[in-house]
This record gives sequence, structure tokens and C-alpha cells, in this order.
Amino acid sequence: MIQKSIAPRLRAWIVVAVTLACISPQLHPQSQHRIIEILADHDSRYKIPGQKEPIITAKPSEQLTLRITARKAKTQNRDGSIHGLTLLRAKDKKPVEGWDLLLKPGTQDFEMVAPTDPGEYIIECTVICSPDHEGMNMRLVVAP
Ligand SMILES: [Cu+2]
Repeated sequence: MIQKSIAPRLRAWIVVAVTLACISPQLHPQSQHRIIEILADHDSRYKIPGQKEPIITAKPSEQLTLRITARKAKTQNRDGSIHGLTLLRAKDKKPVEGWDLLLKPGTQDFEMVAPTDPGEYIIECTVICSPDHEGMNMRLVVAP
């Protein structure tokens, strides 16, 4: 008796599950964020493993996961942030919306969206982290 009543329901659930599994890649075509590892280091420099000069290249509006590891330099903010990360358009230093991160010690993932407009951008530290803070920057290039 019980088996009889459960079986059709179970079958219906399997159909739903299989259908969802099939269509979800189309519903979320960009759900696979590219992971970019960045080190915000104790010498007030951004570093990317394997790159001599750190640079991020992205497609317009590309979804990126920034996996940032922060190590304390000399000084920190009162809130405990040891570095920051903001994005400015190179030609007029206009800040890009959504890019204003404060970094605590350790590794954290940030889900970001690259700018829509192709061009050159500058990533800058926003925490006065040491006397070398002014030099804490790197490039981001948006290319179609
Ligand atoms: Cu810094």
C-alpha cells in the first residue's frame, strides 16, 4: 500500500531533479567564476602567483572571484583592516562601483564583477599600511 503511494511521487521528484540538473547550466551560464589569487603582502605590494608584475585581465562584466590573502605591513586601520582594494578607471581616476574592499588578515574570497567598459583600470590600496603604501597598486585591463 505504502509503496504504491510513494512510488509515483518519487518518480516525479526524480523527473524534477533531472530536469533541474539539465537546465541549470543554461540558467546560470556564468556561475563558474574565474578565481584570481592575490597576495596583499606585508611589504605593501599586491602580488599574483606566477606574475612578475601583477596584472588582471578580464572580459567586460566578467564575474571574478578574488581570493585575497592579506598580510599585515606596518600599520592598520582602527577597524582591523590591514590593506584595502579599490578600482579606479585609469583615464580619470573614477572609482568603479562595487570595488571597495577592506582586507583583514588571512584569506578571503570576494565575488566581483569586472567593469563593463573596456580599458585600463588601477587597483589601489585604501589603507595607510606603511610608508610604502603609495606604491601599493596594480593594473586591471578589461578587453573584449
Ligand atoms: Cu596597503
